[in-house]
Amino acid sequence: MNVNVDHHELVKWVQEVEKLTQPEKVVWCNGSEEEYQTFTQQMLQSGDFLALNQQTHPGCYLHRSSPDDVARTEHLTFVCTHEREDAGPNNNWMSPEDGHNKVDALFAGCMRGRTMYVVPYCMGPLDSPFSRCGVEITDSLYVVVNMKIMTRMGEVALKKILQEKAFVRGLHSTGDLKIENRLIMHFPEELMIKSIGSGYGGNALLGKKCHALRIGSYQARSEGWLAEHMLILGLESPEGEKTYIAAAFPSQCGKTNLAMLIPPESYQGWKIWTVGDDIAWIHPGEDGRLYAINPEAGFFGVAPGTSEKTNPNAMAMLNRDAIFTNVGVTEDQQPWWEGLKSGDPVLNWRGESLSEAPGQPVAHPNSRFTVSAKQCPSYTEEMESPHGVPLSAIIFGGRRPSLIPLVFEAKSWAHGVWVGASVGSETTAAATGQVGVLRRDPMAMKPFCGYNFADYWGHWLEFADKPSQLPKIFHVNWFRQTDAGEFIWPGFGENIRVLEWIVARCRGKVEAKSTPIGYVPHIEDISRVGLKLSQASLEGLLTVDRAGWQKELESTCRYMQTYGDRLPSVFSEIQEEILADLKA
Ligand code: SAT
Ligand code: MN
Repeated sequence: MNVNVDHHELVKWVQEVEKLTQPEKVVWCNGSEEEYQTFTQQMLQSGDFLALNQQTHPGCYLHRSSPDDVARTEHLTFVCTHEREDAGPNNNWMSPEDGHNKVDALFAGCMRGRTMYVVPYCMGPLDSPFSRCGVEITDSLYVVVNMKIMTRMGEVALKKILQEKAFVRGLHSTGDLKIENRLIMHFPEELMIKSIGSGYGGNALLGKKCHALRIGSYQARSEGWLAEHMLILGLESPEGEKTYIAAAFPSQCGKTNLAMLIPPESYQGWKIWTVGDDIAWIHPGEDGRLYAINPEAGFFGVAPGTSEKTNPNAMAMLNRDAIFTNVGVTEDQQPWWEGLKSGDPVLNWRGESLSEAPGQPVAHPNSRFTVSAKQCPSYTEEMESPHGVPLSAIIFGGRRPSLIPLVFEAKSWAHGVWVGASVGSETTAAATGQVGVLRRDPMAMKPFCGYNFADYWGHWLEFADKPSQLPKIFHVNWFRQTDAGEFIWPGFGENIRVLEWIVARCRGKVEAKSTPIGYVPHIEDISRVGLKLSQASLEGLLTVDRAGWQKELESTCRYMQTYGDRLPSVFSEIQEEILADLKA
């Protein structure tokens, strides 16, 4: 590379890592298109990539991961701070000393015979004061090509790093891919990540969850901003009025679909612009509003369930220059996953013929696509805005089959923070472990907050101390079910009906019903035009079940009490108030 990096601490670190891991050679990645093509060819030769049908899907490749390396492994993910309490009950903890020793033992000599790639990257637009850079050292070309799509990678990032002299260090190796030799370690006090034994998603693409959320949230706290697991969208009304919303849902609860929503016929003239589908970095602006940037440059989305019906925008961006991980293939080598209406799959995600593996899913439930954000039809130039977009609303949500209404609005910022902190959701295949059990997932950050949740809630609360025009906070639930287990709310494009109400609330255009848990829409304010949903069903979705909520509150309180003394005291005031109202 042409940039002079002599004597820079980056070079020193690369040399240290080289000494520890003993690669056969070291390659500094420049991030060029040419380099991407070269790496792709190498992966085709090594079998890491399989070419998909280049007529129907030019530039698309399939990667099959090791069969027990298909999701984030949260029990092997650690936050290593000097004080255990700083990591909090929400994280697995190790002391930095133990953490380094344990993981360095696995890194010793792990790249023998392999190539070590040095990947400088920038999270956020290159000219944004809110962007942060990192360097990932990895022995996986799969990681390199994914980082090329997901971040601003290569020479441009290196230039910024040399100017700013600051970067997050991320060391990654696939190791032997054995789960017993897998560790995903974070050292927030040193702005460092060390991950070994996995080549998958959030475990391995270190810019994403490890940097942009775990290390990012830690940095954000000391610097006065927020790093959140949120999509960012712009909703444009037929009159051309744009409103920006950020929304947090746990993995696999439809963030990508909501961020790319196409309005139904009865909402002609409305438009959704996608600023981000997974992560938001949020900064207070001089005008007292909160501004969000998307630190990523691409989408690492869940394939199964993505279809013309659920997400036509995603379908339109997936027929060229995309990487597919752990999906099935049809006879003519097109990618295939559950939910697609057409195509006959012949091989499943492990490459087995379907007759050999009857009754098993064709695509892995956590199979993914990686694609540049610029390929999305709802892409907006605002994704490149250095100052971000001003947020009018923040939405929290989870997967809740019962009780939680379709939508409600928090009564204040502090109440909204409490609502975010009390989010619960059924677990999904995005992480290993049991699927479909309720767990508390505050702000959808349970697996991603790099420090003690109680301190994190305290940090959120501090935003109300400054003169500000903070966004309103809402909670939504698209996942209510009938006793027979069918979803009541149609979801997907129809979710715009709820967004419309949220925007109307933010603009002071509509009244709401005050209930103990927050403001709920009057039934006539959620449009049912063109919707097959009875008045009674909608009423059911907007009802506050007082007895049910008392139980919910007890469970929330029990969870929050596990944070002990550090819990913000305003939380107990809020809980008491809600409880008194529920009993009144
Ligand atoms: O595998 S990732 O953590 O990057 C995706 C997700 O779970 O949201
Ligand atoms: Mn996510």
